[in-house]
Amino acid sequence: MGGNRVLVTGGGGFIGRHLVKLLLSKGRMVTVLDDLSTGQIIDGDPNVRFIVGDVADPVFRSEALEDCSALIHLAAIASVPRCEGDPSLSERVNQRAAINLFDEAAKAGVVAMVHASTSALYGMPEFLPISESHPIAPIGVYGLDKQAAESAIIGRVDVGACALRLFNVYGIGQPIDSPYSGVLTIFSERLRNQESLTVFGDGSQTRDFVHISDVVQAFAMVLESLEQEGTESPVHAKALNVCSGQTRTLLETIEAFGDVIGISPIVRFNPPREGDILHSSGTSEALMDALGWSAQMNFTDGLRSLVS
Ligand code: NAD
Ligand code: UD2
Repeated sequence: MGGNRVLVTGGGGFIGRHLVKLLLSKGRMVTVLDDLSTGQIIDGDPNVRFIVGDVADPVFRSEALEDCSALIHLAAIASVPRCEGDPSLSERVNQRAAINLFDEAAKAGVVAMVHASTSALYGMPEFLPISESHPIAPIGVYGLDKQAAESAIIGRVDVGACALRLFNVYGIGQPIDSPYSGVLTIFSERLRNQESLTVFGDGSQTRDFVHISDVVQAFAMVLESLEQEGTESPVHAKALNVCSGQTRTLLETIEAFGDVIGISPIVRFNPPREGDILHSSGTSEALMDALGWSAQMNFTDGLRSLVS
């Protein structure tokens, strides 16, 4: 392993903040590059160098890469509707900035890099559970730009590199004030305020909800393997699912929330969202086989942590 400093782009965001905390607990020094468009600053920790700047700007990328031996790239326009509404912004941040960053990181001496990819690359599932051999067929701008970034990282031959295809990540710290927050965050907040829940469709849609604590463990394990084994790592040049394999319908999640809180939530049904995928469920056997990772958080405990 080379140095001790990790660059986490998007480290002020939902996943980033949890990940930075985990890396610090492992004794790592962390540089964060984040433009605070949806994230928040981390201050007061001498082991965190927080740079407020745009990852699409080469000057900020160069400054952020100083002294870093490893990279975790999370910075992105993570909202699908925002990408659809502004495709050139999505292309600039989610695609071009990522591809340039990977090249510049390798030139700057980074020995390991991990990229936050997405289950959105699979598009409408052809079979379930979705494994990495499922066809790639992203539906919109967000998925297409993420696909281009993913191809760039898993095509690297010079440094250890891996992409993690995240399914529906949930947990505390996801912004609650955005109309594009994850459904479990929205539900928990509305229940806390004793408000009714809105279900788009009949609630029979399924999602593979994976808890943030499991997600950040996956990033840390993959990074360590790439740092130790480089291009010989079993995860090098791979794009791997990060999911729980424990799929729930929306109605089941509402029932589980009700059990945890001890109430019967009031549910209103609206028409399905345009383009909504009906069923999503993944398998993370590949990451299990490579590094022994599997999701540990029990769903009810995960919901309890959300509402507590
Ligand atoms: P988030 O919006 O909370 O975090 C993204 C961070 O990137 C924010 O702090 C934001 O301020 C920053 N950022 C955005 N544009 C930037 C720019 N131009 N320059 C610098 N910083 C910028 O989202 P998240 O849920 O933490 O997602 C992190 C990553 O994981 C993203 O790449 C997202 O696409 C991916 N992902 C998330 C999920 C999920 O369920 N949350 C699922 C699949 C993939
Ligand atoms: C998630 C990601 C998205 C992309 C996609 C890949 C989030 C926030 N979004 O979208 O970035 O990676 O997966 O497939 O993680 N719903 C309701 N009521 C609400 C809110 C949502 O019924 O108040 C429904 C929604 O219509 C959908 C399901 O809940 O059927 C999950 O919605 P989501 O926005 O949490 O996540 P998803 O899977 O659409």
